[in-house]
Order: sequence, then structure tokens, then C-alpha cells
Amino acid sequence: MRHIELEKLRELQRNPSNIRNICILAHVDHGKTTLADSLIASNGIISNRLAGKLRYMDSLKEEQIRGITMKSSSISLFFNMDEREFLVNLIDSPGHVDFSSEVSTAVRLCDGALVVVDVVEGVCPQTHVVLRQAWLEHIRPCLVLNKIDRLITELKLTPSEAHVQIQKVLEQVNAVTGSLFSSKVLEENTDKESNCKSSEREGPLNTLYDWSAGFEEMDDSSLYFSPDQGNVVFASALDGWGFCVEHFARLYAQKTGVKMEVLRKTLWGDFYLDPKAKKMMKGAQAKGKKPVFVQLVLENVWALYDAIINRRDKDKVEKMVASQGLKIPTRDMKHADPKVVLSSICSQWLPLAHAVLSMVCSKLPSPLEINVERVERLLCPHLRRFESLPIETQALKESFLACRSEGSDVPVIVFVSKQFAVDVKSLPQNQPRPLTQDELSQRKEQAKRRHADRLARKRSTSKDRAESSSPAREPGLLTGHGEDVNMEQPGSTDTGDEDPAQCFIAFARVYSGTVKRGQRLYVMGPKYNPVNGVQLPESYALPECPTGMNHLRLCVLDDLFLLMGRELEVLEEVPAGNVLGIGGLEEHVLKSATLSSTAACPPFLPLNLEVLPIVRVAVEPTHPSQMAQLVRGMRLLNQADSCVEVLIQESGEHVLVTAGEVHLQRCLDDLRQRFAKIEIDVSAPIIPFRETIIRRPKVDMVNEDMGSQNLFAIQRRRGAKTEGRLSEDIRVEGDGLVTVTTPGKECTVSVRALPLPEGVPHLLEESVELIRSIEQFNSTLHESQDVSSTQELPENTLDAIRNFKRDLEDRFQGMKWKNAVSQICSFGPRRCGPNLLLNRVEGYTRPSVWQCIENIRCSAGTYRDYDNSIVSGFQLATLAGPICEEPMRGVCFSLERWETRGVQTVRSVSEGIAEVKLASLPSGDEQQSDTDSECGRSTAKEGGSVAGSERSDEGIRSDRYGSCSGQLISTMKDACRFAFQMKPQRMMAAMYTCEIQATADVLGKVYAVLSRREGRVICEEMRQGSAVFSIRASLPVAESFGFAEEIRKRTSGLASPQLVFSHWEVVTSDPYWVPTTEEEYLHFGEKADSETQAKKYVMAVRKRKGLLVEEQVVEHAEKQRTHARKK
Ligand SMILES: Nc1nc2c(ncn2[C@@H]2O[C@H](COP(=O)(O)OP(=O)(O)OP(=O)(O)O)[C@@H](O)[C@H]2O)c(=O)[nH]1
Ligand SMILES: [Mg+2]
Repeated sequence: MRHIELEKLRELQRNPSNIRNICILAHVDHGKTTLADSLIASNGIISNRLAGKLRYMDSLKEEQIRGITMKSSSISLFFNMDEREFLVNLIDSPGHVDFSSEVSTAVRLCDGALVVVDVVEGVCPQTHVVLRQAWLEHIRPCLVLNKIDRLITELKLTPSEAHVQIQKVLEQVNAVTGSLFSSKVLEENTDKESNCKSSEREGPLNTLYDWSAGFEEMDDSSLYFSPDQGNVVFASALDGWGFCVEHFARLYAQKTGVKMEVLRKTLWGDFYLDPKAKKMMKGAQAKGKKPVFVQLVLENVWALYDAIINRRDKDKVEKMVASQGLKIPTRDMKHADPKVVLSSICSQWLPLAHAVLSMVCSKLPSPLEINVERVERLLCPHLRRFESLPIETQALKESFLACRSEGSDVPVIVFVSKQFAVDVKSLPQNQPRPLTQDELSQRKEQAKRRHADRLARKRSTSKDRAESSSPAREPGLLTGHGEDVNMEQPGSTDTGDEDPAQCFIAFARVYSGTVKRGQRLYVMGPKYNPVNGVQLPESYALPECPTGMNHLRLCVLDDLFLLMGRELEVLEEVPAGNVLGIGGLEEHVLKSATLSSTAACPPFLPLNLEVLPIVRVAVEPTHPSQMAQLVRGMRLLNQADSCVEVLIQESGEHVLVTAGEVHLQRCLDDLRQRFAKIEIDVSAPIIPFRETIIRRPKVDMVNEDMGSQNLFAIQRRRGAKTEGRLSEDIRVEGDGLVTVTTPGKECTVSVRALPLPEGVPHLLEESVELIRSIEQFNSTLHESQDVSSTQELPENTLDAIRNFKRDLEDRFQGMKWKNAVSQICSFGPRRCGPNLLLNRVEGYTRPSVWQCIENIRCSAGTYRDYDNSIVSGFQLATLAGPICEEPMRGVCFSLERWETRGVQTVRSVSEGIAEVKLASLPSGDEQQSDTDSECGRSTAKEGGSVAGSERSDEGIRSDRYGSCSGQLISTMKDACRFAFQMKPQRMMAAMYTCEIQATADVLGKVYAVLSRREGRVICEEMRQGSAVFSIRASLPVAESFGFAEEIRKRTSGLASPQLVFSHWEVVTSDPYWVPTTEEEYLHFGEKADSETQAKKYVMAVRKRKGLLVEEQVVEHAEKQRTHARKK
């Protein structure tokens, strides 16, 4: 079986130049795990015959049942290439979109990647994603064009047709890489252009901007996949064969006499073989000749398949085997199953593992070749420049690049990308190990002695008792343990059940230094700032964790493991450049972390998780008494899964947020069986919605033009709807301006809600990081009295902010939005969301949010009193909208008036009739007179209103600062909510895009399922050379549960969709719609009880949240009774 000793692998770990850390990336089901099987079989860990069937890396039960990989796992392999011995740390990753985060964890630890593409399906959505991830992490990819056997047996293509298909797929993959490359060059050029003035940039700078400049300078030759460069393997992982063109070049160099170098360059491409001249000629396509690749390579493969699978021509097969000089065991040759014969021949003729591993070892970089750019990016927290880090931190770059393990001054740097749970019982130290000769003989001695003792005792005691006691002692004898062990056994299993029985192993890589068992290292929290760390005395000495240091802890590496797929091997130490497992970090690390022996090390750049968790469910134990187990289980689950989120909501519910349905299923199974080990009840998925407003629609529900009369009807309805909640302090004007006064009458605010122009919400969501930095900068400015003390943002962040501002300005066009960008006070909710608050108060020039990119700096004094309350009110309003308390999206609140009165007004309790005023006064009217005349209240005013930037009365501020500030928050919140309600409100549904591949005969069924679930087909195209249609559709998340299952059932498993969250979309129907026009009455009836989609969503959310639901009840129950009696 396994023919590589652990000792050998340990020895190889010490030579980083011969280590390759690689991962296998691909779209789901393109054959990653099958490929890994072949590579594992080459090390004798599994048998060749089982390779491709076992899927060794899918060690979880669910993975085997579902047939998809759900987590990334690593295995260390040995490979001997031209007398050089290599250690390949291979990580298999999942391709299903729900587990994309696992790909991120794998990619971070690697230097290279094998990108697998199914030649029939071509480039699929996840292929794009994984190529992008590899690109972002700066790791070098190689390509495996897999499932070539499908072209032969399934599609029945000729070698020439197959050649065209393979070429097309290769072009597709290169197109994706090309677009990644060009976007990077353009980005860098823009950077250069904006940094023209800063002298820090190296190299000559063009004053004239030239688009092509970057492309010429950058070397992209090694970027593309090209068989003649040796970075492409053609394979069938299932049948166990694969080759590079080099293999055939070597073969034909001997046979044809053409030089090997020439063959390698010409085997792939538009060349043909001139048999007379024995030369390779260019222009096969133009001259209608057979390309060399078809003639010398594909036709041979096709012939073999034909002979074995189609014709079952044993003689021909034997001849072919003999001509290649292969030695196939007769047992295999005579096997009834042609697939066995085929894989037996192919694995000798074109061994897949050899082709792939030689490509890996010759084309992919070793840890020594880690690129400078990657190191700087890893060490640099987001939006910081490497040069701005402390000198000690910058010096770490050298350690990274050198990847040294020895030396007292070499710092240890380790990155943990995730943690995974394993059974404590399965840990190597808890497993029985084979006994050594000495131990065996010792045990024999002991057994003999015990046996003699027992015989002696038997003789002395009565016969009966001796007989009854002997069976109980027998097992003790067999296992070689004494009687004590037998006594202990039941007890130990009991504690095993009570025990957590799960422990965490960190999936990590050593970037510098050597880690040792029992070593103490610092754990850098994500917010740790190395600036504080460098001031520590004796940074390498690792004393007790310094007190008062935030985000820095100390941990002990209890155990080190070599990851061998399903197994672990104990290691004493691991040198730089290796992937390893670390035990005993669960107390210190949540999901990912940076460990180091020096406090100067910054936390690494956070993992770039491609998917956002979106599907949420509430869970509770079936037996309420088991709450504690559930809480513990959820905590463990959170630690074990890089993408899951675990929350406790205000309502006390325990909520699990996952990336998709499959992920959810897996998390729930894990919770039930591994972490909580209790029965749990799961709620229906909680689907996120957003609330928004739109421009007034021009047509009604029956597509009739809306007249002014209709408009009035809507307004009246709105008025009636909100009347119950209005108090005397609220006034509404015809154009949607809402004025609200605080209960204490100190402040009055007027707010108008406007829908944001198209594209703005998306831009705001995309720029969350920038907005956070802007807000952070402004809040430090706001708080500090001394403006000069604030820290400046780095230059590239400032550039990004400038671009962001410019983009916003471009989108805010028209008179309505004049100066809007400079009037922004805040983004919300949570100060970084897709809604805006504008300050349009006359006479109050609020310090701009753009202060970081402007030269003007304003300190706390320049803000008006209670400015914070206004912003907080806006934040609260946007966090939960009035339709069903879901967050708002795409709403702009414009604060148009804000008045602070001098003295508190006295209010007579008896008078206070709620009244809504519609369209009677222009918005510019004097606030004070409105209030008086409209509400008809007697109010005693002293001092009158103090508008604009004038400051309020000192006395009031000192007396009522606390309560007024609070009141203003809720007043502002109400004002925003009412302003929102004055506009046509809509729900926004989260949308998935799904790609479905289906054959023509099941296309109709796919469409039927899509339309029943409110899905919309975006595009549909037929894949060239096959009868497969590729459909892209968008589908509301709310309708997606069970969708994949339904599609699979209806199409008998022929189509399976991948759902990826794409965007938010406005649900066109009005949730509050009631018929108003004659046509609508005619069409929908007086009660209009046919529920709109939006209303359905709103009701579901409100019901879930325990809010007021206007449900239709049976009005005339007796009628039904009569009806029943008649029957
Ligand atoms: N015909 C053919 N089928 C293959 C080949 N390689 C893999 N398969 C099949 O494709 C299916 C998926 O293979 P896996 O290896 O599990 O794919 P994967 O990429 O690991 O899938 P995920 O991990 O779920 O993303 C299995 O049924 C394999 O038998 C191949 O070369 N030819
Ligand atoms: Mg897999």
C-alpha cells in the first residue's frame, strides 16, 4: 500500500525549493476530486483501481452521499521527477457555489493552482470565480482540460471536431485570464496617472497618458494557458489518463526523427506534418490539412477507445499494447468490463499522475519564489501602503521572500485560514499504533505471568466461582491489558459520549521560521496594529502576553500535524513553506488568524470571501431544556465553517446565516450530529427584503394612464392610512415634505424622501470600505478639538475616495440633484449603507463628509448642536423601514429645515387634534405661522424661532441636553419614515442568478419551473457542437427554496442549477395597492382580494416579526353555512 514513509516526507519538508503547495480549483463537478484520486493513487495511498471511484478527499459522509465536495482538505504527496524528489501539498477544494469560501481558504495557503475545466461544459460561472480568486491571491495557475473521454463516448465527435472543441474551451479560459490581466494593467495605469506628482513611484512617468503603455511594459507571456508552454494537461480523470504535449513530442522525436524541441512547439497549433519532407509546416487550416495534434495525438487516443469500448477487438488492443511496449496484467486484459481494460492500459500508456505532477513541479512556483507583490499585499491591511508600515514590519518582507527556517533571528509567521473539526478519537495520538517487537515480547511475558497466577488462584478457590469469573477476564487477556482496563472500559465510553468528542485543527501554512510543538506564539487579532507591537521590548523573546495590548494574545501550539486527507500524522516541528494542521488553537482563533513570534507582524489581509451568507433560519432545541447545548453547538459550528454566521437577534432567536440551501443543510446536519448532538427545530428560511421608494408610476394596475384625480385619491388614502399614528406635531405638505416637531417643542425638522438615481445604491454598496474609512476619519475629526492631530489617510485611499466622489457626481444629474454630493451628511444604515442624508438646511453649512480629500478641516465646534441626533435618527430610520421593518435601500432623505426654538413651548393637553394638511402650503412658508393657524392651538412662545446656524439658548441646552437629544433622534426617525410613506413605496427582493445547462428535450420543463417561481430568463444560448442549452435566469431568493431539487426532479437529473446572489430588484407591485379607478374596480372587483406578490411578501415578513397584519377574515360566514347545507 502506501509506499512513502512519514520520515521521507518530513525530510522533504526541510527543502522549500522542492515543495509545491497547490490547490485544485474548478466549477462544480468538473472532476477535481476524481483527479486528486489519481494523484493519491500514485503514492499508493489508495489502489489504482479505486482511483476515480473512491473520491478519497471527500471524507465526510454528506460529501459521499451528495457527490459534491463541501470543504477543502489537504494531502501531502511525494513525486520523483528526473531524480529530484518533490513534496506536493495538494489541496482539493469544493466547486459548489455555496462553499466558495472554502476555496478562499485553500487559495490563501498555496503558491499554485490546477484549474480543471470540463471540455464539454467549457468555462462555467465558478470557473470565472476561481480564476479570479487565484488572480487576486497572486498564485500561478496551470490548466487541466478534463473529461476528454466524454467527447469520444458521449458526444461521439471525430478527432478533428474534438480538436476544435478543445481549442474553443482553451480560448474561453484564456479570455477570462486576459480580462483579469487587462483590468489589472488599466488599474495600475490609473494609479500611476493619479500618482504622477508623488515621487515615490519608480520608473519614468509619461506626462501624456497612453492606454497601450501598460500593456507593452507588462509581460503576459507566462499568463496564458498554452499546451506548447507545458502548462496544459489533456486528461480524463475518470479513466486515469492525461498527457502534456511534451509526452508526445518525446515519443515522436524518436519515431519520426523530427527534433523534440520542434515537435514541442508545433504539436499544438496550426501545423501539419509533411510526410515526404518530414517537416512541420504552418497553415494546416488554410490548406485543409489535418493538424498534427489530431494526427499524432487525438487519433491514437480515439483508436484505443474505439478498439476497446466500441468494437471490443481484443487482437487489435493487444497489438496496440505491444506496439507501445506496455505490460498489462492478463487479468486486466481479460476483464469483462471494457472500462477496466481501458483504464489499465491508459494508466500505463498516459499516466495521469505523472503528467499532472510533472507539470506542477516544473511550472508552478515553490515557496521560495513567492512574489513581492503578494507579500506586500498579505502584510498590508486594506487601504494602507506598505511603505507606511513600521520599519520592523517592513523588514518581515525579507523573511517571507527568503522562506528561511533556521536561525535565531528568523521570525515565525504562520497563517491559519480556517479551522475544521475532527473526532477526538480519530486523532493519531488516540489511535492504537502497531506495537514494536520489544513491546510485543513484554506483553507476552505479562500475559504468561497473569495466566500462571490465574491457574494458581483457580486451584485454591472453589470450582464454581472460578468458572463464573473467567469469561469476564478473557477479553483482558486478549487485548493485552490488565483487569483494570476491563473495569475501565464502560466508564471510558461513557465519558466519550459526554465529552465534546470534537476538537479543532487549524488549517495553516508556515511562511517563515520553524514552528515547534509546544511553542508559544502571538495571535494577531484582525484589528491589531503592529505600530503598538514594535514598541514592545525584546520582540522575539515572547514573554507573557503584554498587558494592555489590544488584539494581541498568546497561544501555545499543542500539536502539529501533517495533513494526509482523511488521516493526520503527528509532527514535532514544521519548517517554512509547508501546509500543516495545528491543534489546540480553538480558544484563541475564531476562523482565521495570523500567528507570529514577533509583535511587529501585522495581521494578514482578511480572506477574500466570494459569497455573502444570505439564507437565514432561526433554530431552537426541540426540548427547551437543551438550550445550552444548542448555544455551544452554534459556537462550534461558527468556528468550524468559514462562511456561516451565527447571530442572536433582538427577539432572542438564534439565527444561522448560510450561503445557500446546500450549505444550510450541511450546517444543520453538522449541528445535529456533531456539535450540539440534540434535536433541533428549524424555522422556514428568513428571506431578506429591502424597502424603497420609486418615482410615481405613470400607469395604474390595468395599464391605464393615471390622471391627477387618481393621484389625489392615492394621497387621500395615504393620509387616511397614516392618520391614526399622526399627532399634532406632524405636518405634511403636498410635495412630500414632512415636518415634525419634538414632543418638547424645541426642534422642528422638515424632511423629504427621494428615490436615489439609478446606479447610486449599487455604487454605495460597492464602496462600503471607502465609506467606512470616510466615516471613521470624520468621526475622529468630529470628536477631536485639535484638527491637526487627526491622522491622514494614505494616498491611494484618498485617490479611491476622489474617484468615488466623481462617480457619484456623474450619477447625480439634473437640477433636483444640484450640489447633492457635497451636501451629503451621512450614509445609512450603520453609517455605510445604500441610503443618503442630505443637508439642505438654509443657513447651515455643515462640514462636508469629503473633508478627507479637501484641504479644509473643521473641528467639532463647527457642527450645529444635536447634529449627531439628526444623523442617528436617519440611521435608525434606514435600518428598519415602515413597510415591514426591513432595511431601506436607495432612499435619499433631504433635510430641508431644522429649527431650534429658544424656550420650551407649553402645550395644552386638551387641544391636540391630529390633522394632516395636504397640498395647501408651499414648502417655503414660515414654519411658525403654519403651526399656529393650522393646528389652532394656543401656544405660548417666548423668543420665537431661531433659524439656521444661530445657536439655541444656553439654559435649555444645559437643562435639557439629554432628553432633547433623544427626542430629536426619534423625531428625525419619524420624519424620515413619514417622508418615506409619502412616496410610492415598494419592496425589494433579493435575486439570484442561476445558470442551468439543459438539453433541448427538458428545456420546456425548466422554463415551466422558472416561471412558476417568478423567475425571468435573461439569456439562452446553445452550446456549439452540442445539443446543450445554457440558460441564465434571475430568480427571487424568496422563491428559490427547493428550486434546484425541483429542476433536478423534473428533468430527471439532467439539469442542475447553481444559484448565486446577484442583486436587489424592485418588486413592481405596490404592497398597499387598493383599486381606485373604475377600470381597476372592474378588473379586480371591489375588494381586490387577489393578493399581489409584494403584499404576499410584506404579510409574510410582518407575520414573522409579530407586527400588525391586516388579514382578510371571512366576512359572511353564514353564507358559507347556507351553501354547505344546500349540498
Ligand atoms: N466522463 C468523465 N467523467 C468524469 C471525469 N472526471 C470526473 N468525472 C465525473 O464527474 C463527476 C464529478 O466528479 P468529482 O471529481 O466529484 O467533481 P468535483 O469537481 O470534485 O466536484 P465538486 O467537488 O463537487 O465541485 C463524477 O461523477 C465523476 O465520475 C472524466 O474525466 N470523464
Ligand atoms: Mg470534489
